[in-house]
Amino acid sequence: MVRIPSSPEFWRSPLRGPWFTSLLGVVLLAGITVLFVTGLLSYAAYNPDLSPGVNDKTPDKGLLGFYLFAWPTGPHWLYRLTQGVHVTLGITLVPVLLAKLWSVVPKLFALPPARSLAHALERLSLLLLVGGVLFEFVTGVLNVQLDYVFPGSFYPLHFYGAWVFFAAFLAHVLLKAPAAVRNLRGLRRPPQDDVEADGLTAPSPAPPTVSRRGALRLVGGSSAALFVTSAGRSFDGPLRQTAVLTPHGGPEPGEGPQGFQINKTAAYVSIDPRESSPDTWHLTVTGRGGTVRLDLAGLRQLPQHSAALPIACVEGWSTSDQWWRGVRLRDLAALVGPDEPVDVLVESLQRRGAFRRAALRANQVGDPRSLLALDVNGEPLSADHGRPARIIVPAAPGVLNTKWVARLTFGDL
Ligand SMILES: Nc1nc2c(c(=O)[nH]1)N[C@H]1C(S)=C(S)[C@@H](COP(=O)(O)O)O[C@H]1N2
Ligand SMILES: [Mo]
Repeated sequence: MVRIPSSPEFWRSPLRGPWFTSLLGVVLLAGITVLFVTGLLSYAAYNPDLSPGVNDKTPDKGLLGFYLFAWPTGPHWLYRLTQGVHVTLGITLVPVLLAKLWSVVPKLFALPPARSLAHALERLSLLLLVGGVLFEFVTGVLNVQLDYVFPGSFYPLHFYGAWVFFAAFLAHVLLKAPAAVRNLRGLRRPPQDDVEADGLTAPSPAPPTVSRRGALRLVGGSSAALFVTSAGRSFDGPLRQTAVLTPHGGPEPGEGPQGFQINKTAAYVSIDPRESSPDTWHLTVTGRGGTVRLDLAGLRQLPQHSAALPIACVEGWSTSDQWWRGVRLRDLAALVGPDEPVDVLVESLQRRGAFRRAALRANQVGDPRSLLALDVNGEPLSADHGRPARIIVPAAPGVLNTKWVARLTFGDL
């Protein structure tokens, strides 16, 4: 008997078979659909169609931006939820994905490479499917682990990769759904798979070392373990301590009113302490009606408002609601222009780096909870949380909450 990977006899695990593969496939169908939708939502949440070149990391997206819409400002935890689900679910699905790929690996080596044109096309789409899913999971996990090893930016890689993968995924689901439904009819009682040539069932299986149920428990248990060690990244306080697999980008959050996660520290992005000093700092606000310069004392004389809002990063971590206090963006807009809500370009003191400026849409500027915050949890902002002033907007990704703000330009972007 020839024992090379292209011969069916090479693959001897009695676990492989249509039922096992179909069950994992159905879990991935549901999970990956949620990943795709929450991923597209995350892209929309960046306001990529506002002020081209400011927020958008994929300016050549063309038709792929067909669905973009004005990201709402409520509920205020919206992005915390969608992105928390995206990242935590993605991590949780890793064992299911690996088991699924393991279950179909004999097909990768099957010969002849193509029996017909249709078969050739199917195998080509499988290449995009498997390549695409591995690419998306690897880039996603590396990014949330803060291992920025990619050539260029993560965003275009993960965005275009998602579309290539999803097209292949859709074709695969349409081709395989009828068989999967047939295979799963006897879901409660794993049936003996037909040993006919399904390409999965081992024709000469080795004795089992684990039951199918046991194998599924192993996969489910691994997923559960990843979930409970990841989900805490969406909270602060004691729950945060359970997220043992989550890297802490900046310094440890520490204790006290400002003890919530810091993404980039002032030192890391080279904020000049003299420029950000509350004594010398000033804000330039420009609108259709002219330009106003305000120092910190001037800002504190304007009406102060509070809002309880989280920071929710694209990398899947978020904080609980913090109490921010400062000046409403719409009040600042009114200082320099007509009253109707307009967009704003926010620029920080930071000289270099992708997140030194951000564009906010009129609906975000107009929300009474959108602040240029001076205080958080009863204290003036610490240097690393954006002293002396930062943006905080409900439901928006953390990246739009610009720290160390220097200039606001209101107008149609
Ligand atoms: N100027 C500036 N603002 C910034 C950033 C930055 O790198 N530079 N990072 C953004 C990102 S990606 C996030 S998630 C939040 C994090 O805010 P925090 O460090 O106070 O938690 O700040 C945002 N504001
Ligand atoms: Mo972020």
